[in-house]
Amino acid sequence: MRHFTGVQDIGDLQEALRQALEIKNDRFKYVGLGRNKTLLMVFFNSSLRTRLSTQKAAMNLGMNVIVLDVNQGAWKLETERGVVMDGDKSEHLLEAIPVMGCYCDVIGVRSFARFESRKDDYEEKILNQFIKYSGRPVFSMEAATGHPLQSFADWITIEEHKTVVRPKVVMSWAPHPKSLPQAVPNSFAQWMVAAGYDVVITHPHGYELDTKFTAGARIEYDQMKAFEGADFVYGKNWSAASPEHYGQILNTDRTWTIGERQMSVTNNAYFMHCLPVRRNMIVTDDVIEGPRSLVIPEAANREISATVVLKMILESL
Ligand code: AN0
Ligand code: CP
Repeated sequence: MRHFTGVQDIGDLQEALRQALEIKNDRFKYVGLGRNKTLLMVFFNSSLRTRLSTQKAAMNLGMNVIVLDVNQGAWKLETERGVVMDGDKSEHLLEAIPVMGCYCDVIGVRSFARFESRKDDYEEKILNQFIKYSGRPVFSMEAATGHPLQSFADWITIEEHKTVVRPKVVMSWAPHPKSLPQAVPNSFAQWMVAAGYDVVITHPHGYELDTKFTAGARIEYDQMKAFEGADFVYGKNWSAASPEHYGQILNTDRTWTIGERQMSVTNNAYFMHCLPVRRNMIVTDDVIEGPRSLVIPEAANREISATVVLKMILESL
């Protein structure tokens, strides 16, 4: 695997899972693989889990790590070609990317949807420029339309906790005060379908995700009906994905906040969320603190998914 931008890059899923469990059992098994190799992590947006878990993954593999927060201390970057750069941006991404490539062997990029242009976001304009101009293998640390390292970790977590071969996995929209990207729900839907689960997505009208990611999942607009018999509930907010309302908040209905009322009709479901989460908007204190909450094991598995992905990239160098 050279680049990692989605589930399609990881190859055979069962083999990826086997490697994940192998690494979980012995995190430093491949510590020689990254010797004298440097990972550069480039952040255009904030992060807690991705930053720490990916750095830890690189350390598991014996790599050196450089972290660049583009918005803190680097030159302000222009991203559009053809612009007369007479404003506040001092450097163009088209020079910055190949320069970054000079100092490392692998590049991780976090670049959220910017909500300026649906087309640019859905074409993954920033991530693809890194792939095209850095000369290095590139992996997504959440880009405009996907967060595959998260979904890989979520999938490992479900595999560790499921009690039936094909669990019912319900992803539910929940309210949030800010416009959030569709990256996490897109990847989660795509990955869960690829894993062969019974996947149901529930959200208010207007929050339909791009079918490119949700194909194979069922949509149920009635949240209570969707939750019936669920084995896993995945909470997440996202803003509208449609071209007409792209990036907008269409609904703030707090009856969608996931609490005991919804969880009581499930099959004693586990609760999952990628974090960071706003309590009592997305999920109640009681559910996130309850014995069926998997939010911390999911975060822990981010180290595992990142180690597998970096290992596969290092093996292709
Ligand atoms: C981001 C999102 O929803 O995409 C990152 C989640 C991992 N969340 C926020 O910006 C709060
Ligand atoms: N889940 C996740 O990616 O968290 P961070 O935004 O803190 O990295």
